[in-house]
Amino acid sequence: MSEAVVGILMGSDSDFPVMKPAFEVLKNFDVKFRVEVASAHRTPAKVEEFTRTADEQGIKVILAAAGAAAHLAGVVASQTTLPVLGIPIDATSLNGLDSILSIAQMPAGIPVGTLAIGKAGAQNAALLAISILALSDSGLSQKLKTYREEMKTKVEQKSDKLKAILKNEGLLS
Ligand code: RP5
Repeated sequence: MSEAVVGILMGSDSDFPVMKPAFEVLKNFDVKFRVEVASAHRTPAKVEEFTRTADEQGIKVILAAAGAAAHLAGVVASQTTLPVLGIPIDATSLNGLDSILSIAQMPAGIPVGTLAIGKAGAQNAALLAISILALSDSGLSQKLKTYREEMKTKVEQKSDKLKAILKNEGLLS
């Protein structure tokens, strides 16, 4: 059995630049993952095999990233009761609108948690997966709280920086 608790499926390796923030977040939180390129349309048998064995391999949450007619997340969700988070990739001339609608508009009964299009969605998918895992992992829960605190500090620094610029330009006294 692998130690991975997050399973990641990507429709193509061309999705990697958008998905990179998800990998970075998981690494920063020291959350182990298993990743495969598998497509709902091009390699449906591989998607089915990954999904069917995920639970017994210790996977707790599945991230599914795809662009275009993005059926990957829905197809995965149809074959498992593990939580499935879909990341719409902006891969075509429709800039991800095609994929977000394909991922979000699931028929009642088979839910997919749909994130934002692109890198923000990828980052948030990893954070949401960590939130789910943190329900039964107090160490992870603490790390999430620290992450939020650090974010707060960064926003305050941005606020101070903006005020300094405004003062420097004579726009704020
Ligand atoms: C989707 O088609 C993939 O997830 C990717 O976003 C898009 C294009 O794939 P490639 O033609 O680059 O392999 O299934």
